[in-house]
Amino acid sequence: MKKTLFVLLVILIVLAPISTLFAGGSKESSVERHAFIFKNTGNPYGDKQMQGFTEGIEEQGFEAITRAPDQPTAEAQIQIIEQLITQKVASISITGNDFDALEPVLNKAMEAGVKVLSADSAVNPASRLTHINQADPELIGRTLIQAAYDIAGGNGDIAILSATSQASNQNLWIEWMKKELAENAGKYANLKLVRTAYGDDLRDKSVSEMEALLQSFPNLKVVIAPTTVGIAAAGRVITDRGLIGKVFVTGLGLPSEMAEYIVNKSCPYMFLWNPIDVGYLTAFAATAATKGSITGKAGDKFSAGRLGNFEVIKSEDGGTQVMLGAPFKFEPSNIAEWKTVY
Ligand code: RAM
Repeated sequence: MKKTLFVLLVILIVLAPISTLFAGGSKESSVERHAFIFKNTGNPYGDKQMQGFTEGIEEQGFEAITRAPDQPTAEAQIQIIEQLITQKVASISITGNDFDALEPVLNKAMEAGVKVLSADSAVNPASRLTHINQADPELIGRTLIQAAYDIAGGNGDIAILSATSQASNQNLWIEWMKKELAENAGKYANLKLVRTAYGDDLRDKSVSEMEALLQSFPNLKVVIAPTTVGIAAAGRVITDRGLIGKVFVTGLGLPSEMAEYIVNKSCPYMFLWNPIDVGYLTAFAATAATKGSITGKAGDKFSAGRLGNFEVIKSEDGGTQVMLGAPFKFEPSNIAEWKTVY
């Protein structure tokens, strides 16, 4: 009897690995998978962020999944999140298309054991452990108004060409732009913000919104585009319509896409951070969350490979965040050096 039991046990041990192969799923769970969802496809900035995320995840020996819907909507991101929950990923980092609308599905993910973070465009604090912020929103907003004032020579019509009307990162920056104007009303008395238009981070829509601004406001002097898609579209329209020297654009742009417009002076200068680093930092925050070395509370610390050590801090929306750094100014003297980097 003892011998039969022993033989049975040996057979079971030998067959076990083979049977798990046929059970499926064992291969999936062998390497921890971490997902990053961007706003929409067709945006080189998003591609750079996902490239940095993949680099950071693979450097740690894990598998990266990067996804983006065709359209920059919350609904489209909800479908992707549902799929990722089914695939049992370890973490989801999302550039949110809406601050609040993703809360139910992100809570569902967290209940299923998935660590959820946002990066670049925040989801509300109840939907995330923490947010990876590229730069201080107040500094971005105030700096862009000061730039428009400088470029306009202190007076004239200015307009904002943004991404979608629901994008939480752009909306926060625009709030700070308006605060800068209101708090320094004397200084900005002759600078008139005439409209905020939304190009939805789609190239064609951004071009037509820029054309509509020019049509509606013949005295438009400066357009602030706090989106890499919008600023490139504005540079294109100013250049193609022969408006260089009459209308200017500034804002947040990718050096690789904007070098042409900085050189031809349709964009005297602009700002950004390194989108590859935003993704890379997110990768390390995500794995720190799955390892349990950060819980998302202020004061949590983690190390992020080549970027060094970071701390989770409070954010102005009542949640927490990790701050990458300060925005960088791109201008004629340094654009050649940066245009090949990102
Ligand atoms: C666009 C996106 C992104 C934003 C940059 C500045 O590419 O809207 O979310 O951070 O611009």
